Amino acid sequence: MTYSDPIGSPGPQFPEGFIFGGSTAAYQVEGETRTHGKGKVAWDDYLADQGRFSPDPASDFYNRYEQDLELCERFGINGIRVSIAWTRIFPEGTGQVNPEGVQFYHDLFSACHSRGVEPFVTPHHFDTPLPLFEAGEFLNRDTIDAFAEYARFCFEEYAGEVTYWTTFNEIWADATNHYIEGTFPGGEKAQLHKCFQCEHNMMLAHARAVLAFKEGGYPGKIGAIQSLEYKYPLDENDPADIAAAKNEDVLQNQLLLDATFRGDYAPDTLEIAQRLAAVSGGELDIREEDLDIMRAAAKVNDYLGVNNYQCRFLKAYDGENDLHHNGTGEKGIDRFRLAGVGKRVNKPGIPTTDWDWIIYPKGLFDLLVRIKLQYPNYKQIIITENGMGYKDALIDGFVDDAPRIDYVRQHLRWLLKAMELGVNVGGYFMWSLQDQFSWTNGYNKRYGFFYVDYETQRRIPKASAYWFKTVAETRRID
Ligand code: BGP
Repeated sequence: MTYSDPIGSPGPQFPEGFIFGGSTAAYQVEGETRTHGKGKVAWDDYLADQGRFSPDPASDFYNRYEQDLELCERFGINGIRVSIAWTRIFPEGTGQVNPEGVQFYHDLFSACHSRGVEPFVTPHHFDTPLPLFEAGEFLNRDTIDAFAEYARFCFEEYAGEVTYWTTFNEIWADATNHYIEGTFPGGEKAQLHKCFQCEHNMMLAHARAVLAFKEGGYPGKIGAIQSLEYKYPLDENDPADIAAAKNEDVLQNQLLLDATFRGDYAPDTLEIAQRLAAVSGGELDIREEDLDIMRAAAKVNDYLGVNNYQCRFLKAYDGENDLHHNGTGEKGIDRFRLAGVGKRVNKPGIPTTDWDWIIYPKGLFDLLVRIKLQYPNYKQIIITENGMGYKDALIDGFVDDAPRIDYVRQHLRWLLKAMELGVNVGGYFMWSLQDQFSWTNGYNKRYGFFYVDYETQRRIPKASAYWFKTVAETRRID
C-alpha cells in the first residue's frame, strides 16, 4: 500500500494522485442569480420572503472564479467541486437553452484546467428549476425525465472538459429538508413517506443519468454524492436505542446505499422503509421497472462521493414530532425527535459546534469501513465534503481558524486509518473552498479556506489554508 510507510518513517502518506480539494455549489457562490438569462429556482422568492439574507452576490464566483482558482493553485488545492446551475442552462428546466449559461461553464472548466485544478461537477445541488419545483419536484415523475435529459445535455456539451461527474448532491439532504425537517422551500415536517419516495425517485433519476452517460460513451467517470452519517445507539445494550439507530440509518444511509450499490432494496431496508412510511400515513411507489434501471446503473457506477460532517447518537422516542433546526448558531437549540423513528441526542463528553453538529471524527472511519464491508462492489470513494462551520473572526488582517484545522486533521487521520484497512479513497474535498452562503444559516456560518470579506469580496487565506497547503504538498498530515 503506497500510503502505508514502514515503522520509523514520518508516518502514513496519502497516495500519489490523491485529490486535495475544496468544494462549492453554484447557488452558494456564484451570485448573479437573476441575471445572464438564468431562470428562477424556488430559493429566490423563499429567501426574499424570509428577508434574512440574499444569495446575491454570495461570493461573486460568477465574476471572480479566476481569482479563486489562482488561490487554489497557490495553496496546492488540485480539485474543485462545482455544480452547474440547471437554470443557467435550461431557464425553465426543459426546452429553450440559454447559450450564455452554457458558455459560462465552458469558460469555468477551461480556467480550472489552466490552473491545474480538476473540476468535479454536479448538475444538481439543491436548485431544481422553479417550474419543476412547482409541479411537485421529484415526487412528480416528470422531473425524473427532465433531469435525465438535462444531465445528458451536460455530458454531451462538456465531453472532454469534465472527467468527474456526480449526478446529485445529497439526495438525503434534499429529501429530509423538504419533507421531514421543513427547512427548504415548500418545507413540510415529518412526512416520512414523502421523504422515502423522494429518495427513491431521485435514485431512479440518478440511475437514468448514469446509464445515459455510459450509453453515450462519454469520457470520464460518474457517481452519486450521498450525505452519510454513522448512527450509534446511545446505549449500545438497549434494544430500543438500537432500533432507533437502525430506523435513522435506513432513512438516511441504507436506503440510498442499497439503491446506489445493489440497485434495489435489501429485505430489511424495505421492511423498515415501509413501516416508517406508514407512520405518516403513506405507501411507497417502487416499481419493478425502476429497479431494473437502478440495478443496471449500480453495476456501472464508478465511484461514491461521501459528504460527512458528523455522526448521530440515537435514543428510543415515543413522543410527538418535535423538530427545531438551529439556523442561527445559538448552541443547544437543535431538536430532532421523530415519532416512530427516534430522537437524536448528544453523548456526554463529545463536543459540538455552535450549530449543534457533533464532532466525532471516528464516525467517518466507521462509515467508510461499513461501506466496504456491506457493499464490497463499491469501486472508489471520494470524500466530497467535510468541514467545520465556524464564526471566523478577521483580526488584524488574519483569520486563525485553529478549531477548523483540528477538525480536519482529526478527520484526515481517521481517513488514513480506513485507507490502511483497505478502503479505496481517491480524494478529500473540504467544504468549503471559500466562505459562501449557507442555505439555512446565511453568512455567519463560515467554512472556507479563504475568508470572504462580503463588503469588498476580498479573499483572505485563513490559517487552515496555509496548513492544508503543507498537507497537500507533503501528502502527510503533520
Ligand atoms: C451540505 C451541502 C452544502 C453545504 C454544507 C454545509 O449538506 O451539500 O451545500 O451547505 O452541507 O451545510 P450548512 O450550510 O447547512 O452548514
